[in-house]
Amino acid sequence: MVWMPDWLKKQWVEGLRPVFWMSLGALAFGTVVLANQPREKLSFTGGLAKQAADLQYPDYPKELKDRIHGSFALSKSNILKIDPNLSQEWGLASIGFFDAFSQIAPSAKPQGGTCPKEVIVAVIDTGVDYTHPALRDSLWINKGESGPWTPPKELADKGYAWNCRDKSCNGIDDDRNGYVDDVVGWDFVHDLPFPYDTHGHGTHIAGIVGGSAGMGTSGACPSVSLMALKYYDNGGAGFNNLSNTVRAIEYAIANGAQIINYSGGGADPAATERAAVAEAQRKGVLFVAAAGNDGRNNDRRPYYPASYPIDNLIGVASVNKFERLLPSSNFGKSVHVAAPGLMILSTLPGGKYGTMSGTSQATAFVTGAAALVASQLSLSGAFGAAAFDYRKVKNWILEGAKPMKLNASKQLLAAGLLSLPGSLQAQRSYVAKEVAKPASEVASAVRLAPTKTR
Ligand SMILES: [Ca+2]
Ligand SMILES: [Ca+2]
Repeated sequence: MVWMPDWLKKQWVEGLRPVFWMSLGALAFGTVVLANQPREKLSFTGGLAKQAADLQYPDYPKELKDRIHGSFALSKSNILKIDPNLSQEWGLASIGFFDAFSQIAPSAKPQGGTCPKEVIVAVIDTGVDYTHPALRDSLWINKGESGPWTPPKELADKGYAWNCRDKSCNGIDDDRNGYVDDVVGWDFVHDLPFPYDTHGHGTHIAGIVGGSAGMGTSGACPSVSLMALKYYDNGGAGFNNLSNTVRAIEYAIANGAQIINYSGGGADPAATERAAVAEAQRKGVLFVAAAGNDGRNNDRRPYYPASYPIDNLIGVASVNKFERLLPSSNFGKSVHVAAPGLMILSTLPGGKYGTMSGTSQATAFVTGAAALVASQLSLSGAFGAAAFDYRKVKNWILEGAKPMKLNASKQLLAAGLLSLPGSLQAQRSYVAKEVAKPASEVASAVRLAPTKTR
């Protein structure tokens, strides 16, 4: 059986005309510089950039290149900007996004209303349009593969001649993580460092999680660091999609993601996938996964990875603007929370915007909300792998959820509807309790800076 993400089978898609479709199956990679080759065996004839050129993916835009080169600060997108399209985005209003932002201390908004870059969210999907104006500021930049670089003499002697003077394009695995020139993520379908989205789904998800505010709409955690990991191949067999998923999860864990967003899945569990999610759990990574779009009870017929009994998972159902579960949404006690998922406006490839529906979109809202809530911990100045605690963030998301209007036969959800203000309140209550304890018992990770108003 060909394993296929449910969103691909069932998702209603609008506005995909600009999506750049192409055949991905007939490409030859015989001369690709393999990521796992020892450095001394690297071939510099051609290089990854030239191989990628065969795919006709667009080049990084200037703004992203400037960030990769380390020569340009982030643009000052501002959540207070009034964007006419925002009124079309009912999902943000539904989760209390506009109310929530007024609660966040000014010091948490270093770029004038954006989420801190220290929060890294891996979007494991069909890739991301890294040229999109609302996403190019939101991409994670691998510091180990960015910045100026000069070819050493021994390479020059071997005939290294092409015009690259940056770690992001030198054909070398500078940070030795097993992937050459992986500056914004990785394309696991082609084993190339350009995770461009030729489908549309991943770009849409990325925009909901962390698109820049004021550019057409806004992500729930604007301009957070999005690690673009492309696992899905339009023409790929099930095994490859599963294998790519596992590799992408492992990459996310190894390269510092605190949160993974995964909108795919299927009815069959896989030992390798389960092990990867468990490894994420051991490393403290939160894993937000779609409950699936089959309209069924996951307690009886599980949907993986959302249904693995691993406590770093948040399974997400989808609702409409009347806060009713979509008929297509899976449900069950093993599904934790519901979020907006019908006709959600977000980014599409080619600088476009459009609506898509399903538990995928709902999942992205929960991921963005988790990133926003987690980002509040950065106020302590101690954000990092040790400070991010998926248990706390998950608890705040679930405790802060609000009751749902119940469907008679589909009322089973562990918590309720995603609510950003509710989750921030749960976090504040927790912090207040921690602060009341003797200083010796207060973990540094939960210390909040004094809230000041200007
Ligand atoms: Ca690398
Ligand atoms: Ca490199």
